Amino acid sequence: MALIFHSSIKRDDWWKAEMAKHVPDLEMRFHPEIGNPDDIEFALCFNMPHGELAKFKNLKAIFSLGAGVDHFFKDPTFPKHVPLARVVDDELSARMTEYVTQHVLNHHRDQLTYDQQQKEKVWKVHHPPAASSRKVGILGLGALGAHAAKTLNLIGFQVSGWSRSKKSIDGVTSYAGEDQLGTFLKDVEILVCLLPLTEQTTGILNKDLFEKLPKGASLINPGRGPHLVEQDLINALNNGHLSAATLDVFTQEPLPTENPLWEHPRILITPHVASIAAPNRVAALVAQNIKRAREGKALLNQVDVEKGY
Ligand code: NDP
Ligand code: OXD
Repeated sequence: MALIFHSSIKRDDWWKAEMAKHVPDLEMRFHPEIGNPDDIEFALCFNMPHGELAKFKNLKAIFSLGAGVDHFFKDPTFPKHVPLARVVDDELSARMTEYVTQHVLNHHRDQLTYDQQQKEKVWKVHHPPAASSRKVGILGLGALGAHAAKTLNLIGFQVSGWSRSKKSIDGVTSYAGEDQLGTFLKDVEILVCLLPLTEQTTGILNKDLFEKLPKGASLINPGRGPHLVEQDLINALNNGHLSAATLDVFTQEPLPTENPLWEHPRILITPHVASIAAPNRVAALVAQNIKRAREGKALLNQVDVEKGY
C-alpha cells in the first residue's frame, strides 16, 4: 500500500508526517525513488513527468495537488481508466476570490493609471462609476468562479457568468453554452477567466472574443496561460479596444524575460499565485479519498475525464 508523490516543492518529511496523521499504514515514496512500481496504489502529483503514471499498473486513484487537471491530460500515456480527483476546497476558493476581487477593484478604480501618474507626479482625478453600474463577467461558474461571483455581487457589482450548464446563483445572471457567449460578453466591462483548460477552452481569450466586449473592457486571467492568445491581447490593448489586463498564468511559466507582456504598461503580472492549495488541506482531502477508495466508494471531487475537468 504505497503512495507516490511528485511536486516541484520539496517538503518530503512534512508530507510523510502529514499523511501519517491521517493514514498511518500508508508508505510514502517520493518520485523518482519509485521502488517496485507494482506496489504503488495511489499517486499525488502535479506536473508529473510524462510516461511515469503509466508505469504503475496497480493504481487505484490519482490525486491532483491543485484544482486544475490539464497537466495530466498533456501526457499521452495518462491512464484515463484510473479515477482522478482534484482539489475542491473552501480555502482555495476564498483565496481565489481575494485575488479576483483585488484585481476587479484595481481595474474598476483604474489603479494602473494612478500607478503611472505617481511615477510622473501627476495629480489628476478620474471618476469611476459606482460598483452598482459596473458589469463584471466570469467565464466559468464552477467551484472558484461561483465563489468569486457571490462576493463581487455582495460588494455591489452587476455580476454575470458563463458556463457549460446554466446556474442558479442569487444575484448572478447565468449564461450557458456557445450560443449565449456573445450575449454574455456584450455588456461585460471586467472579464474574469476561471475556466479549466480543455480542447474547447484553449485560445478562447482571442481577438474574436475581445471584439465582442465593449470598448474599454479589461481582462483578468487566473485560469490557465493557453486560454489566452497573447498577441491578440497586446493588439487589443494597443489599439485601445481593451484598457487593461491582469495575468497570473502563462503558456510558458516562468514567463520568459523577453516576453513583451512584462513591459506592457497596461498589464499587471503575478507569478501563478492567485490561489495555491494549502498542503495541510490537500493532505486531509487526499486521506479522505484514500479511505473511500479502500472502501470501494466513489472519490470526492472526481474529474470527468471525458469532459477534461
Ligand atoms: P470547476 O471544474 O469547478 O469549474 C469550471 C467551470 O468552467 C464550470 O462552471 C464549467 O461549466 C465551466 N466550463 C468548462 N468548460 C466549459 C466550456 N467549454 N464552455 C463553458 N463553460 C465551461 O473548476 P474550478 O472552478 O475549481 O477551477 C477552474 C480553473 O481555475 C482550474 O481548472 C485551473 O485552471 C484554474 N486555477 C488557477 C489557479 C491559480 O492560482 N491561478 C488556482 C486554482 C485553479 P459547468 O459548471 O457547466 O460544468
Ligand atoms: C491549480 C493551480 O490548479 O495552482 O490549483 O493552478
